[in-house]
Amino acid sequence: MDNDRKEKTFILLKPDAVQRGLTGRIIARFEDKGLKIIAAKLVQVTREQAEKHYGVHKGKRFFESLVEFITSSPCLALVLEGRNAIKLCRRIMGSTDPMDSEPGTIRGDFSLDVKHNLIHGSDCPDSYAHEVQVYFTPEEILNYRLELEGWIYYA
Ligand code: DAT
Ligand code: MG
Repeated sequence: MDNDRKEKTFILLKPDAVQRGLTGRIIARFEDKGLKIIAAKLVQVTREQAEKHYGVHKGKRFFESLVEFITSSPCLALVLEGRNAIKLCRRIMGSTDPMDSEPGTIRGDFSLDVKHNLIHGSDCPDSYAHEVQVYFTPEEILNYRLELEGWIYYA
């Protein structure tokens, strides 16, 4: 069943999240929900990485400004794992334009501009597969069990 799938998602806390000192509060929301951090790295994103990551948006009006923004200052790259993690993280993040994001979501609570929307999260398993290899080597993604897992999942 879709809801029971244990999956991984790629999350990037953008330069505004790092500069504004929001990384801890954002990560806490995912941890509070029961997601597990399996990789984490502070990165100065290169133009090459940014263009690869956001390749699907190449040619769009905002592409250049997005690449410029994401490379302007360090980002915090994460891989999170948990039940239905891709869809779940997108819900916790809120919709792309913070003016439409629900209060209670990360973007809804902490941002108000579509460019400065704090966070990226994979939108499907294929996007995850593409994005994760832009930022992490396979050895940097760890496989371990949280002692509390049995209290979060029935499995
Ligand atoms: P999301 O980040 O929710 O997956 P997306 O993939 O459609 O959204 O766009 C990637 C990023 O590009 C988004 O987080 C912010 C920027 N962006 C999207 N639409 C934009 C717009 N209309 N104007 C400026 N920036 C935009
Ligand atoms: Mg996207």
